[in-house]
Amino acid sequence: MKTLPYQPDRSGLAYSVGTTLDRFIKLKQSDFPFASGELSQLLRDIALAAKIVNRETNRAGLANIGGAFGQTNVQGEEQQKLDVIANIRFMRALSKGGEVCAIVSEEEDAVIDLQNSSGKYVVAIDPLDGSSNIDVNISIGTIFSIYRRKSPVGRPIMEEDIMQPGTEQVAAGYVLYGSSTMLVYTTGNGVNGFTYENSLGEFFLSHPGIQAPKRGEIYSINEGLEREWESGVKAYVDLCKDRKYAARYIGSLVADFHRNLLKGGIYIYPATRKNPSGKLRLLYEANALAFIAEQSGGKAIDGNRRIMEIKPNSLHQRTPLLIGSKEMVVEAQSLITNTEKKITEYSH
Ligand code: AHM
Ligand code: MG
Repeated sequence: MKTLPYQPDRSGLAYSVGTTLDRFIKLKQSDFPFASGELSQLLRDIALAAKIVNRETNRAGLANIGGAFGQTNVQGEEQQKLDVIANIRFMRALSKGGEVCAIVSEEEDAVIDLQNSSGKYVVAIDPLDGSSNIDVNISIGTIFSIYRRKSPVGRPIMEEDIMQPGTEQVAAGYVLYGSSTMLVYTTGNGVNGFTYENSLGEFFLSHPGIQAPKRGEIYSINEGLEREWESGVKAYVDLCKDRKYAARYIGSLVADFHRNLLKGGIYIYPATRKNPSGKLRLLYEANALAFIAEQSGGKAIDGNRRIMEIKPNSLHQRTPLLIGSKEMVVEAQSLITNTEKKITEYSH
């Protein structure tokens, strides 16, 4: 007799590699005994928009939609055409479904209030991250966080619905438009990855129960900024070099994070002299990946604080980010803390 491989998850459900995302979401709905299916529908909406963005990404070179749009976004960065398209696609998908009351997007300066007071969820999203890589055919990604609103349903949205720490996320994930397209997400019960099968137009479970290696031999950081780093970060990168770890950095957060999640490694975007809060955004970049990292056994900090415990005080707030294999992040954290301590002792 032949048996099919299956992988029971932490909730005891059995599902096999090859299960469609739709079916998987349906199976997992029992993880939320009081949920009425809206979160599941919301995840499906995101997957549908991801399929559309995947299509646009694949034909970007042909359709002349790569390259700059001639506008800048709220952070003064040049918007790429695909950024704009991805933003429109995700906005549409999220507003049509009816589950969402508000959206925070990297491409929008203010909160998008959908005027849907019955929506239970708030979504923070970077529709297309690493977009400077589009024109040169390098992997890019979508990053999303889902929160349950704090104010009562049926009332206008409040600031407390938006400014929630990462610990309040009910789901988070990313889509990697790479050599194959993958959707990886968590609802707080482990991490699962799905690979897109173009000809069938479906995501299939390919990476069930992802576990990040406790340590690895890859470090990912923009070394061109070395002179801008604080000494603790430099000390840690020197340690990586002493150990002959491989430097791997393509400047596309989702791709760098995903590789390290599967192979073991650390990604660092530190505070720099010019940008003391780093570059990446807490609400729609760092928090989602931190949730995925922790759910797979990894860790995410800003140097000393746990990313998910940072209480946001502005929409586009930036944060330094050290994320990946747990033991590597802990080691980096202790070098950063000790070096800072030594400097303080010395200067007194
Ligand atoms: P973006 O949101 O404008 O695309 O910027 C975020 C990207 C990340 O994907 C990547 O890790 C980082 O910026 C690279 O920055 P740098 O070029 O400074 O190394
Ligand atoms: Mg981004």
